[in-house]
Amino acid sequence: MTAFRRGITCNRFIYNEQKQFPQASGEFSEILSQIVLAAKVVSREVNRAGLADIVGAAGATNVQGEDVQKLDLYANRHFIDAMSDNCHVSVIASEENEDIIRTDPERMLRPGKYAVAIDPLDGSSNIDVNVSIGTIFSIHRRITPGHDGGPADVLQRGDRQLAAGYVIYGSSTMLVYTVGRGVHGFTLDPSVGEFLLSHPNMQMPKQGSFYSINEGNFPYWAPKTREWVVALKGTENPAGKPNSLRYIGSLVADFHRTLFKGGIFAYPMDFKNPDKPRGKLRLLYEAAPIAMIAENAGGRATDGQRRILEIQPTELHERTPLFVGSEADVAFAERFHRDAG
Ligand code: FDP
Repeated sequence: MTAFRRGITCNRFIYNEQKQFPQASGEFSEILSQIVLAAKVVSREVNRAGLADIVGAAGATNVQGEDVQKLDLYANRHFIDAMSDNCHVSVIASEENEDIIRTDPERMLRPGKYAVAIDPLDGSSNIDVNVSIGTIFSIHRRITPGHDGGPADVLQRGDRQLAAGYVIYGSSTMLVYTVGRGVHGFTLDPSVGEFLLSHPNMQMPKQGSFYSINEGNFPYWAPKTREWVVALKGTENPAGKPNSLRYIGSLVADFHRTLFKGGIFAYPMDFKNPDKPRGKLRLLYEAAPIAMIAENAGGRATDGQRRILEIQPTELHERTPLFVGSEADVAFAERFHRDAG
């Protein structure tokens, strides 16, 4: 595995990685660099949010029926602009937009080779209480022919992602991403305005003793899910002792902690609507990118029965149950859910 020099900028790192592939055109690196730039701008706005009076519901609802907050709109616009300014992206899928966004093909000399799925500001219910929120992204190679892209370009299995990453706007802002060659973390140094390599080759502990779940949903879970959570609080589990509960309610923040400390984050299927049991998290721009990062850090991600990365999406805003984290802890969850149907 390559030795990485801590402290180099994210853009330099991306460029160095690109040099490992002499045939690379640099287009893919440009997309990553645009994401880095947009993340800096959004980070600045998140930090100023309380001051700048841009916190609060904008009064609209997004396609999921949730309140859209102003910062969501800001982040959505910035990431979409960053991708559209880059002539290599043809199609964008965003949590905030019902349909795919085709970047303006007229500005492109050649059809863009890539498609991007993005959750511009995840954990939005935490915005106005100063709790960590994040951005999640995923990059696919375009598969449709012709000049414009189409939904099929983003409706690809997670194991076809070329890159996945997230930005966490927390006590510091960090960008964590993978192109399938290790998971690397960069911390934003606000004094120089650069993401600096702080966590090369991140590895998730093989087993942990934390579980992260909205336990208020207990009455709505399937019996197997309840049994599993009860087991986590006993001694018959991989830790051999009652696990500690940690739940922020912001996927990026909950996953980020799980990546560092080990254990499991889960949002299982629930029966709040008995006729339509479902997971909450979105496959394309939440579960699949997080799963790619987890696997590249030595962890695992499943919907209880299938590896997240092997699920073929059929809809843009498709939801899935998600169990992600340390290998032993995800395997333990799977033992309860595999045969539950
Ligand atoms: P939010 O609704 O605040 O945007 O998918 C969105 C998400 O947050 C995740 O970030 C988070 O893990 C989950 O939903 C929290 O859901 P609950 O409030 O139902 O626990």
